[in-house]
Amino acid sequence: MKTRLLMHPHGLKKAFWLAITGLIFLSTTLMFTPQVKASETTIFSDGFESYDVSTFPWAGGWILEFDGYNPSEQKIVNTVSVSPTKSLQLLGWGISAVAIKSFTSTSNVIGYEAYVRTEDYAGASYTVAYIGFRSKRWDSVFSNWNYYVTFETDGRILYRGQNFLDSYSPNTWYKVRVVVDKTTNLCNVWINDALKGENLVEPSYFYERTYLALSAQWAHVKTYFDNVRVFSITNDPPVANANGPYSGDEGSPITLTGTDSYDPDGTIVGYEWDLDNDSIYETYGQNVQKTWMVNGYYTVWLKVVDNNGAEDISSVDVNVWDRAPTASFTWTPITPNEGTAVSFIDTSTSSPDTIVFWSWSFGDGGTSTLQNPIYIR
Ligand SMILES: [Ca+2]
Ligand SMILES: [Ca+2]
Ligand SMILES: [Ca+2]
Ligand SMILES: [Ca+2]
Repeated sequence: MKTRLLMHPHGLKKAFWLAITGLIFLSTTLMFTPQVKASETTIFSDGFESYDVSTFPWAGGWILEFDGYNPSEQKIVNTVSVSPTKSLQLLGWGISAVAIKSFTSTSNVIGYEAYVRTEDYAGASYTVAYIGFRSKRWDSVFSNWNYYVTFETDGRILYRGQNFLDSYSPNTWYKVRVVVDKTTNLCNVWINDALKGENLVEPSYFYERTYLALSAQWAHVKTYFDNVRVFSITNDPPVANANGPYSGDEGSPITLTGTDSYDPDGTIVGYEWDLDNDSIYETYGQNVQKTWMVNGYYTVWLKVVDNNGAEDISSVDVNVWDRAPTASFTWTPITPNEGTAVSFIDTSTSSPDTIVFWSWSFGDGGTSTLQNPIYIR
């Protein structure tokens, strides 16, 4: 990993480029490949197996924030479950039932997973179930649901009550997974491990205090939650390797290979080269070619981007050799008589340089520095 920011003299151009880089970084962050989990760390998980049936799971750090129908209905049950015997039942009626649990994480990428199941919602007239992050408790000024998924009475699963994700049936478990990028306030949502929402916007997230919240709204419908988990995702940055050092003739293409670059926990999705050392990565491709017309030492840069948008850069020197001219000449007349002027004609070649100096030696001590001398002997 290298840094180059101090090297570039054209501040204005760099500022412009940094702005462009910001845009590119945003767009690569948006690409945020969901299938690759990078390194996932569980912050807390709860299968509700450790609690007594008919109790609220206070012992696990859950808080019953709203009582719903009756506190006694917000409880561990063993009638339905994903893992192995128990789940958490919530029942809203008149007011919603809300269970919350706090967590902290400094990761930029966090997520939650839970299995959600509703009773038959026939006749209900409101959102049945909520699950999502909450930035504050309801009793706080900034209380707010964020990155939440709802199960509606009409059989739709929605993000933020707006984006359609999937349809659902009552009395069936659905696995909800939401992964949030805190740097962009965007999230991806999976239902039963199928990606259903990508780069969905959360406009109003507050990070200073965070809860996972489970809720049965006041739809008179029992809702069950099981195998609840909050996790963070850390992404190891890629390692750029521009290989080399390289050398070759001026005027001939030199191939640069980025193939030894790697990402320890994912894949590299972008290779960008700055072949003229101006901080602008103008050439794309794992392996690229460039022809230098003037011999000398050059520095080139490779930037790689991984599947989670992280970057690394690497520089390498290119030694471009001068290509020597090839000397040749003809003369006329071909078989001159003694005392006759002979014209020597330079037929030397040089590429890409031009020939700037000639030195003739005629074998009898005579010399010339003309390109096409005439000599008499
Ligand atoms: Ca369970
Ligand atoms: Ca990575
Ligand atoms: Ca450049
Ligand atoms: Ca040269």
